[in-house]
Amino acid sequence: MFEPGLETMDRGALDELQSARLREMVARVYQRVPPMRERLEDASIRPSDIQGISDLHKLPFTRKTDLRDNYPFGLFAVDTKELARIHASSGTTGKPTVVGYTRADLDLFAAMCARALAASGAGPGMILHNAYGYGLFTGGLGFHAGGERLGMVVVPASAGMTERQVMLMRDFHAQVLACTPSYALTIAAEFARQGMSPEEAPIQYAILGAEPWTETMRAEIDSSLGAKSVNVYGLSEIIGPGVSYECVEARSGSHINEDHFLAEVVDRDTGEQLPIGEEGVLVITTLTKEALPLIRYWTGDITSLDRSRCSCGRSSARMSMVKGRTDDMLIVRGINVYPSQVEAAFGGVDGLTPYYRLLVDRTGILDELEVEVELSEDVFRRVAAEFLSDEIVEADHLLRRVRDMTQRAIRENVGVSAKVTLLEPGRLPRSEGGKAQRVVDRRQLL
Ligand code: DLL
Repeated sequence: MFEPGLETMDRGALDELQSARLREMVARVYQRVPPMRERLEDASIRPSDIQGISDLHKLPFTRKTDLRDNYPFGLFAVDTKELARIHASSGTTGKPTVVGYTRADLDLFAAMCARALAASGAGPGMILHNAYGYGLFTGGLGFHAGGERLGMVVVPASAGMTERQVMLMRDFHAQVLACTPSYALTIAAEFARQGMSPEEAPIQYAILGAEPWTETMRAEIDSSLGAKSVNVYGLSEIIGPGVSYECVEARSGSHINEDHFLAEVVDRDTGEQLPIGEEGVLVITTLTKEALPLIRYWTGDITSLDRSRCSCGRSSARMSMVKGRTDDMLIVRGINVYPSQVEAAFGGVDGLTPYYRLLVDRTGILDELEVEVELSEDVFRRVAAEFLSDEIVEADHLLRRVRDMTQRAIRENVGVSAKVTLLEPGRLPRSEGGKAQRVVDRRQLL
C-alpha cells in the first residue's frame, strides 16, 4: 500500500475525519465561490447547518451544467494565479469542462494515482508504460505523477503508434501498463502480431479505466497479455483517475479514496440517498480539493457501494464496475462524446439538416462511431439533378466535399474520427413527441 495508515483507517475514525473535512469544505465554498453561496442560500442552508456527514443529504447537487454555466473558472475557489495546472474534458456542447489544480491539489492527485498503482501490483523500481493520453485529458499526466510518486520508472508513451509502443514495452521490459481497456486489447493484438505469446509479453499488471468495461473484457485482456488487470475510476471534475481503484488481491470493486472523496449513491430520479448495496448514481463531494471543491457532484455514473471488509486490508468502501450513465454521454475509444457536441460540430457545415443519428459498435477490437446525417433538400436536389444529367463526377465531388467537411468538423471539435454517412432528406426517424432516438449503441458491454 502507498499510504497504509490512511488506507486501512478504522471506520469510526474515517467518519470523523470526513465530517470535520466536510464542515471546513462547505464553509470554504460558501466563502469563496459566489455561485455556490447563492445556491446554498437559495436552499436556505448556512454552513453551520452542516455539522457532519449525516447532514450531507441537505446539500444541493452540483452538475456538469453548473461548470458549463460558470465557464471557464467561475466555480474555482482560488484566484487563477494560485493555480498550478488546468485540465479539461468534453462538455455537453462546444465548450469543454475546465478543471483547475493548486500545487496541493496536484500533490493529492499524484498520491491518489500512487495509491491506485500500488493497489494494482506496481511498486518502486518497476517500469510503468503509461499509454494514457497526455494533454488536457487527466489520464496521462495523472498516472505520470502517480508513478513517479510511487518511485516507479515512468515511460510517458501517451496514446497511439501501437507498434512502437509494443517495441518499447518489449525492449524496456515494462511490468505495468496503464491505458484504457480497449487500448489494452489493441496492444495485446499487436504483441500477438509481433509473434509474442502472452507468457513472453513483459506486462504483469495493467491498470485500466476511463471507459466502461466488463469481466468478459477483463478475462480477454488478462489472457492475451498474460497479466492481471484492475479497474481504475475517476473523472476530471473530481480530480481525474484515482478516485477509486481495485486491489489486485480481490479485484472485486474499486476502493474509493474516502478520506478525500465522500461518496453516495442516490436514486437517479428522486436524488434520495440509497442504502448501501443498491444501484444508483454516484455522487461525490470533494473533501480536500483547493481549486475546485465540489459539493455533491452528480457524476452521472451508475454503480453501487459495498462496505464489507476487503481481503487486501483496506477499509474503504468499494464501488462496482460502472454500469452505465444517466445522461447520454458515450465513451468512444476512451473519449467522452456527447451527441449534442457532434450536433454542434456538424452544425457549421453547409448542406446538412439538423437530423442525425450516432451508431456505435465494436465489431473488432476498437469502438467504431458512425454518424448518419441528412443532406439538405437543396444539396440533395442538386446532387440528384447532376446524377440525372449524367454529371456523376460533379455529384460525387459535391457529396465527398460535404462528407469530408463533416468528418473534419467532428474530428476537430469532438476529438474522435467518425465514419460519416450522408442520407437523403427525411430518411431518419422524426420524434413522435418523445425523446428523439439519436444514439444506437450496439456494443455488448453488460
Ligand atoms: O476518464 C479519468 C480517468 C483517466 C479515469 C484514466 C481512469 C483512468 P474524464 O475524461 O473526465 O476522466 O471522464 C470521466 O469517464 O464519469 C465515467 O463515465 C468514465 N469512466 C472513467 N473511469 C471509468 C471506469 C477520466 N473505470 C468519465 N469505468 C466518468 C467506467 C469510467 N467508466
